[in-house]
Amino acid sequence: MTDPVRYEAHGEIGVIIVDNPPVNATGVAVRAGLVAAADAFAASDQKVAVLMAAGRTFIAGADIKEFGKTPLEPHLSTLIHHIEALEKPIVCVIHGTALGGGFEVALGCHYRVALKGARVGLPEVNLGLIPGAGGTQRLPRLIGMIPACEIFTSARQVGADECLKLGIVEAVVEGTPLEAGLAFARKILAEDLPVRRISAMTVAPYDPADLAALRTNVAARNTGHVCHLRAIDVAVAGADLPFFEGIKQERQGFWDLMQTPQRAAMIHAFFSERAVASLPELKGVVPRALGHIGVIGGGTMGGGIAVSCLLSGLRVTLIERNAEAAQKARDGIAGMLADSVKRGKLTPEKRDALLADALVTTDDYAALSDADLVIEAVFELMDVKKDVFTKLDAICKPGAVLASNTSYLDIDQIAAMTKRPQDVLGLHFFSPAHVMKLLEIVEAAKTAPEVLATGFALAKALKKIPVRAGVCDGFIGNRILKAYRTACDHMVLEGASPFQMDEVLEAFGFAMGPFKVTDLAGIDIGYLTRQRLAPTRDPRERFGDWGDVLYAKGRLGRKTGHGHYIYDAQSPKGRPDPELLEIIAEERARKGITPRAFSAEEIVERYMAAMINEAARVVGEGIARRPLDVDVTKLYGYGFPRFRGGPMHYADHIGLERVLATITEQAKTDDFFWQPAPLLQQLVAEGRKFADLNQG
Ligand code: 3H9
Repeated sequence: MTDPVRYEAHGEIGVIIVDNPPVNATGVAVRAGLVAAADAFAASDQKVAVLMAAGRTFIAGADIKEFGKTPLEPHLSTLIHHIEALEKPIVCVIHGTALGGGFEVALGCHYRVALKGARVGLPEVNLGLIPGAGGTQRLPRLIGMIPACEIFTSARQVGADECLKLGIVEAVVEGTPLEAGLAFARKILAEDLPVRRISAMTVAPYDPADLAALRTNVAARNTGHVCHLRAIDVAVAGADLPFFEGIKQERQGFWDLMQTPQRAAMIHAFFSERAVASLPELKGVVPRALGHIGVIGGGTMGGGIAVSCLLSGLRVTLIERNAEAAQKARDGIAGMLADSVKRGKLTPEKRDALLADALVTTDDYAALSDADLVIEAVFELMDVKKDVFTKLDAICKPGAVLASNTSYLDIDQIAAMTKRPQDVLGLHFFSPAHVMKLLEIVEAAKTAPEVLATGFALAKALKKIPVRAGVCDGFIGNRILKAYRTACDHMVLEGASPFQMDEVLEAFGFAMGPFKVTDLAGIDIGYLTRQRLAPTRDPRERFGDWGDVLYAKGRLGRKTGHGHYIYDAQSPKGRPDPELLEIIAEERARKGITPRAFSAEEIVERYMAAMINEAARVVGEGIARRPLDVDVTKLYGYGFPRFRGGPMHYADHIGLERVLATITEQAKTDDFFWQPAPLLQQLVAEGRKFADLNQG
């Protein structure tokens, strides 16, 4: 093992190099190494020092794996004071990303230069924390209170040019970190630049009204989170205090937050969203090449998939039924790309080039003969899908990957339509496909490992979060959704209102309440599903059918301006429709149900129990490999609050016995719906948690 920190003498210049792959996190060995290197420089003949990192990035932060364990000395904060206190100047070179504790180390240096393309940020709030090594105290002193608070409450990464404008770095340069560092060190020597400590600066005056506006904005954007406002509080308090008093306040805030369940949940989410992409069985499996992607179907989903591929540099051929539909699909894609231009994500020239050179829209399947991977996104009818796959089998080149974007149909049946079931898998995108991060990669019975690996490679190319799922009705996400959505309808039948449900679940942290989601997706979907399931429905199944009444009245949700809520100019986000309560009351009367009041706690308890129970079944059956795969699916595809870590993490947090007790209690009145998952029962019996199944 190489030393994580080296000290090299380059004539009058000392160079300290952090070398701790993969991202130079400041684990205890790096911290100790940096103290020793700073001491070596102080004791040396060198007159100026460069602090830089080896590898792909500057320091990406504290070592998150150490969080939650007993902190070992030297602490990062102490180390940074040690560097700042040096009596000889030290310049830091930032390349890649300087994040969290990494940026704080840079702020402890007397000068900073950034390589072109470098970025800095204080993303601690993404982990339920605040900067804990001086970030909330030094950054306001360097660039002012408002821009500093904006940076650490948004967790955004600030590019090198903006850093220069804000005064975070002295220069943006090209070359290697060593060349850039040596050049700036020579400038320090030539111009006799002094030691310059940010801790000795004062915060420039700012308008309290600007701070109040920022605080309101931050609070509104981060409902339920506890860390963001705490970060502002310690920064503001620190500005009026001697520097080290401010540091004490920051440290207190950092440690208070370290003890919170939100911190544990968000760190679980951080590692889980990386773990989903590394399946042990795919280690060393080489994915097939991806350059030309076929998309069948140019509706909202197919168009979104095409845009996602185009924006990631892939060539796309989109097939529609006829020339007119192909043109309509092209127009739709052009519209989505125009939005990207409007939002500054794409230049008009690049948009024009994509449409002219990278996209073909046609009704001729033969155009797919050299496609590397084809994604079918047509109507959710098995016969239509089978027809598409029969055609693809006849036309696509050997080795092409054939994927279905179905949300619930059996991929094994679809694969059986081809002579190459080993090349078939499910790629379940979420709408809008060019925005939503989640991609369920569905492994069918005969999917070859390199085909599965190609699904993951596509996700990486599209910058999506891939989760491997097995074949079942709804895969991971929609299958679990069906369970907790049914529990919702039960509660409404028993007396809760859809509006109360939405309010309570949004207060819990969901991005959108379940009935608002239904309005967005379209009330016709639930209606058609009920129709489809009616002939085979078990008589013991309880379900709400007020949606049929809404459907008959043409109230299909947002798209018709009216569903559970009314959407108009007066309330574009929707206001409750009082008539809905009458419709539901009639259904209760028809079914002989006497309504009763529900508390917020009861709603959350039952909703979550239904979600966790079905999730346990999904893991128990191997549809999801690990509980963390469920967590990531719900976090990225279903608006589950990140600060609660996902349903399985939440279940561990509240206790599996409690979840099982809720299920057992509910089973007394409905033992058809409330059947405890065997895995949940087993874990409770063994005194274990879902987290125990995430290892390995
Ligand atoms: C902090 O600094 C607190 C301080 O204020 C105060 C302290 C007292 N630690 O993401 P990737 C691993 S809080 C440990 O796939 P990329 C990661 O798990 C910290 N491990 O690469 C993965 O491991 P594996 C504030 C870390 O190129 C591997 O490195 N900093 C850490 O797509 C590669 O990661 C942050 O929140 C870490 N800090 O993106 C930054 N970071 O290969 C968090 C990464 O085994 N990191 N790993 O799965 C990032 O945002 C991205 O990793 C980064 C690179 C942009 C740096």
